[in-house]
Amino acid sequence: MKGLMIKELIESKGNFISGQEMSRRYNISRAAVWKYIKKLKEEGYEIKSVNNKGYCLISEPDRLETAYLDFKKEWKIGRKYIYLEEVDSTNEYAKKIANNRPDGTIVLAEDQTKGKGRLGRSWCSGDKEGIWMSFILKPDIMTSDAMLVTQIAAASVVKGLNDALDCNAKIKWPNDIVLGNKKVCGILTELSGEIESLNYIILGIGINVNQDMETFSDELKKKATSLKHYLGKHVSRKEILLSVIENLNLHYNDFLKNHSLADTIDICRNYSATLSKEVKIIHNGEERQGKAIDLTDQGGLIIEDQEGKTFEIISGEVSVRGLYDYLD
Ligand code: BTX
Repeated sequence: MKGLMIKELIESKGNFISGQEMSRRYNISRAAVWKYIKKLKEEGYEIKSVNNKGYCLISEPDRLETAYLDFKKEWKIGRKYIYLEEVDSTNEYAKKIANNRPDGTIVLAEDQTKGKGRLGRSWCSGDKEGIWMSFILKPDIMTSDAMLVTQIAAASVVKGLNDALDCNAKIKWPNDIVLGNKKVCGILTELSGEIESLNYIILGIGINVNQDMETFSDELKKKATSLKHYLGKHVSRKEILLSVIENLNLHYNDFLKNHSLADTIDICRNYSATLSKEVKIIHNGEERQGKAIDLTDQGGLIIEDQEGKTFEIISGEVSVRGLYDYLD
């Protein structure tokens, strides 16, 4: 009920809707309408009430509850939108419900109490400071190709941020988005399936939007940044969310329909913070060094070692020497 009311108020923003009409439409008493309006005001919606005219929405709080109202009809990703005030981790939540939800379901939380990074690391994700979301994806692909989704996500976030804010965001291969030399976004791709058949992918994306640097621990201050800190102004989370999801729809559909990663990999190349840099790779406990020279058509990183021999890595920890060697 509250959701329907918010939708109606947003759609007629600046105009009055009569309480009587609402009570008739929703089949509830006038007192119940007033109670819902009171609740919305407590949540930060600025609503003007005038006798005989009704209720008029003046401004919305910085919440992502109703962001789906601006999703485009043709978007496959976002056709189901689950909004939570607080959760341990959106990836964990998405995993629990994935079997019964369609491809393209989004789980978004304002606050995560146990946000996860890769390899058991944690992801700092405070209340309404960023965008913390997971996508349930069920593409008809081999399980071995599931990690390609990380490259689709990296391309979509970097393009989404640069389209919306022109902020020179770059990709530190394979799963971080950086501004300057600090991390502004992390991507965590998890999957469930057998070798032959993929059950589902949970694609987790965390974007730091409006944190002040004091929010981060001393340790994190050296590695992390937010869009607000980097640009020196408050940033609309909704605008970023829409821009990233628009790009994700574009590149995910291209992948599903045309089995093509060409545009995705072009974006990954063009916005790479890793290519043409000296890198150190830790893979299966082994450390190797070289220069990152290109990406393969499947998103693998091609390295040239000191002897001029090239080799490819498809996963692992990569640190870019001098620039991001302190980032994990
Ligand atoms: P990662 O393992 O590459 O990065 C984790 C590391 O990044 C941490 O060890 C820490 O040093 C640093 N870090 C932690 N929090 C932040 C932050 N807010 N900004 C910048 N650096 C940070 C990256 O893992 C994948 C992160 C995915 C997060 C999303 S949020 C929605 C979804 N749900 C969930 O639990 N995880 C994903």
